[in-house]
Amino acid sequence: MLIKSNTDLTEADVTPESVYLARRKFMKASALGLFGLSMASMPSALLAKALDFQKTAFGKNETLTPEDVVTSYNNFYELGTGKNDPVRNADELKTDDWHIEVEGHAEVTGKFALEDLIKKQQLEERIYRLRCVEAWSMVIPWVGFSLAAMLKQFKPTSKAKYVEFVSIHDPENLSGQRSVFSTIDWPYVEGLRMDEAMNELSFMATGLYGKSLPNQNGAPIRLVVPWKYGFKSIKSIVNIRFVESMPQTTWNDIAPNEYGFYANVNPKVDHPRWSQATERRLPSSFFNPKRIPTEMFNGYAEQVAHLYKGMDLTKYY
Ligand SMILES: Nc1nc2c(c(=O)[nH]1)N[C@H]1C(S)=C(S)[C@@H](COP(=O)(O)O)O[C@H]1N2
Ligand SMILES: [Mo]
Repeated sequence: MLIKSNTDLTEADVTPESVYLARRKFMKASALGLFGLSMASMPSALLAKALDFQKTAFGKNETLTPEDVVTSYNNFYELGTGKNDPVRNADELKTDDWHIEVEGHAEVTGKFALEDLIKKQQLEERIYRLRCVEAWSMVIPWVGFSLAAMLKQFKPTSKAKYVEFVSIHDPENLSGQRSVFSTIDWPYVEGLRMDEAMNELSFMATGLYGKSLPNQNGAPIRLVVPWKYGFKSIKSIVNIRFVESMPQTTWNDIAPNEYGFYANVNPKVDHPRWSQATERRLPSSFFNPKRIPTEMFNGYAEQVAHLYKGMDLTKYY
């Protein structure tokens, strides 16, 4: 499924990144200057912006999953259920003039323009492993900022025990939200316990591989929680709610016996239909399957195991 046909190859696949970006810059400049076209006439999805960010030590010794795999093998059911659907349908996601509405138990609530929220943060790069509950994994260089840094500015009150995130709801444009076969009750919802949200690993990504997020990866802003199964890392966020009780989350709602609220990566707790003891590290193929052992908390136990002290993780899966 990772073998691409020629027609699927984009310019980025065959051109070194730096050359590709420089050429793009030139094309953008000439489109604006020489031909007098406005930015508005260009689909924003096609303008991957180079980002200013600081490198960090997170994952510095990891082998990265190639960018074309990260951006063409996706789960984003709003854009279709096939792994290649999100990249093919990426332009259905409209990211212009993005706002996030902050609600619930916090002193500062309201609707905020994304750019104003980002302006307050220092962007950094963190290389994290992403382990999907379907037993494949990747290593992705995200760009963004700590979730805690963002949440603190809203001054959550002592009543805020959980934080709930909601994705874009736009059935007019998102074909996956119109599909009669969809089992999801849209919009996609996820959540974290407050102390999980405030953990240093919880991350808001606005980019990957040094550029703004491609639509298929959850533009313009998505959560990344590296010690939990990938479905917790909700994409294209439009609502953040500070709530008192555990939010009803999308996959837990569909199949509570298969997907829990916590969804911590755990090689010892199998999915009812498959083992979670190992994972397929992408890119892999039939001849080179690259099965590796799955680590407790996806290898982040040192940072997060204390959050679950005394909890029976076979019960709170
Ligand atoms: N809104 C939304 N967020 C989502 C999903 C989705 O279908 N819709 N899929 C999740 C799943 S199952 C995974 S594994 C990751 C995949 O992220 P990636 O495509 O950037 O690798 O996104 C998660 N976030
Ligand atoms: Mo996933």
